[in-house]
Amino acid sequence: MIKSSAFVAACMLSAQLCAAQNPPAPAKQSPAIDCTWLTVDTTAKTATFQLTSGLTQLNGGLNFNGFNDGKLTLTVPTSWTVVLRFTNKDANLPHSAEVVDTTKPMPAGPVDPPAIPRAMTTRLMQGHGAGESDSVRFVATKPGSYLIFCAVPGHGLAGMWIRFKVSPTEKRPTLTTTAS
Ligand SMILES: [Cu+2]
Repeated sequence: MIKSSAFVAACMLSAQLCAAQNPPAPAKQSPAIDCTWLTVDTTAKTATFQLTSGLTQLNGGLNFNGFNDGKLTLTVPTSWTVVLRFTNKDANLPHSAEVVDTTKPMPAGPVDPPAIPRAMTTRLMQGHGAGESDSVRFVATKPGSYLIFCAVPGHGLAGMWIRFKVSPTEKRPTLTTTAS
């Protein structure tokens, strides 16, 4: 727990340093992970992830946290609780989020049920409009590789998805970029 707190503190400090050293710049070519996106509570075994649709203009807004086509991976240990704090920052398009299997072809729209019980936002088909939020809470019961995709018809097929892994060996949640 002490290690966990120290990690969060160091992360926040580096984020502040980062912000201080890098004045706001126009859209960067390569998106970067913001360490404030993932919050880890090792006591409650809960990973809270700020999942933001349309964070940047990348892919016409069809991205999560500025990443598309599986280039971002959220990994959590098996049996941890996952909270997705979903917010749509896209001014133009509605979006939603759902955890689906990687083994199937990319779905064209909502999948019923999600690959893990309750691992989906409301309004899967219609999506949430600009500035709207939804909170999703589920337990990562089944180890495996999944996708978090936008279930608004056509968005997943257009690349609006990231990776989600439930790992029986990892000890703590991580957020990493993925080679495409
Ligand atoms: Cu979408």
